[in-house]
Amino acid sequence: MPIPTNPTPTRKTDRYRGRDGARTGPAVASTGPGAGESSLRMTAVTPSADPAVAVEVLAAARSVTVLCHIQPDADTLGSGLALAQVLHRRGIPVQVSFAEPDELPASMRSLPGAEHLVPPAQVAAQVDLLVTVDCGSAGRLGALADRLDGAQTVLVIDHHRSNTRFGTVNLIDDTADSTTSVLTRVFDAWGADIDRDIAHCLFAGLVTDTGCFRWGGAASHLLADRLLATGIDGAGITRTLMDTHPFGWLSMLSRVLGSARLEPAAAHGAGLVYAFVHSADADGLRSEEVESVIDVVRTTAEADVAAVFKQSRTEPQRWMVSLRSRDSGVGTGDAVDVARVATRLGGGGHRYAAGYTTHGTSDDLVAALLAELAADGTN
Ligand SMILES: [Mn+2]
Repeated sequence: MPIPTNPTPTRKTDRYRGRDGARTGPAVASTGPGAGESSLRMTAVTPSADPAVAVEVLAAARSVTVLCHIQPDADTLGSGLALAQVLHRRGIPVQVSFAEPDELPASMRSLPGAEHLVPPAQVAAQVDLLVTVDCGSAGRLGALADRLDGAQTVLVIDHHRSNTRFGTVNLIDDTADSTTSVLTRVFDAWGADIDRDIAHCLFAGLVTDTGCFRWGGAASHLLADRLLATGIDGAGITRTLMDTHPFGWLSMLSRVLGSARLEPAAAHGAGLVYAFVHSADADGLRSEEVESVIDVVRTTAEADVAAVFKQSRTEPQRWMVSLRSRDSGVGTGDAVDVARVATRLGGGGHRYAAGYTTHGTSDDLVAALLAELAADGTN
């Protein structure tokens, strides 16, 4: 993934600015180094983009491919399926896909618009417009990254601060809590009707990326109010996405959490808590169960940084690592920037939530992370 575009750590208070109007306008959209990479892309590089520019590109498209990131969550899928429905209603042919895994995660099967999903092999090689949603870098597309070269125009819609701006048009708002929030602005600029089905998809991304509104700013609560007013079952959507696990999850948690370790001196005294999810631990369970572990581990009071190492089911030496951080006290804004740490380890993400993929033995993985946390902030 990504390179942080802002070398100065953003204070937590900055994250909330803009949501309630302290910053005017929908921040940030620009083209970047990735924009001119493909000789096949005919569209001129736009110096800046706002929702209106995204609308222009969308409205002009004859066919659209929407790509979600690998191991999709409800923000990328909710965004992809909401956009597909809007395009479909306007008579623009659209397909939505993600490279892996093979199947739609079970918790997301009730998202409206899933009829627009196609398997990766069916994603057209050439397309008028390719839109990526919630992808901080081209690498997040996995095997479907090759479709970037067959697209006349690439529109990147995202909210990751570490976004590499790999599109021809980049609508990146890193003050937004979710990509579905950014997309809502596009829909409003386009005059699209946000009905129950669209609202369901948008809410799915919003509730997931705000941790059930635990870290959602004022703008997210306002958006939730608007989406709930369409009549969607917010509690039901939340329960399906975030609060439903099979019984086997409990014994998995028991094994994994029982082996968690605390390193109080890590990250210059901020402390690190970590746990390993070996593939055998997750046998028969879904990715949703594995992804939930970090939300328990990160509650540890003695550590401001949390990590969960998740072993690949197909390659035992390959590990996906989730990182979380938090401020040591309210208003201190002193959290370790885990996006920066993850970027140095080959991944990326947000200041408070990031990840990377790595290879090695468990001892190697912990040593590499501890070394990076020790180095962070010293150079
Ligand atoms: Mn997101």
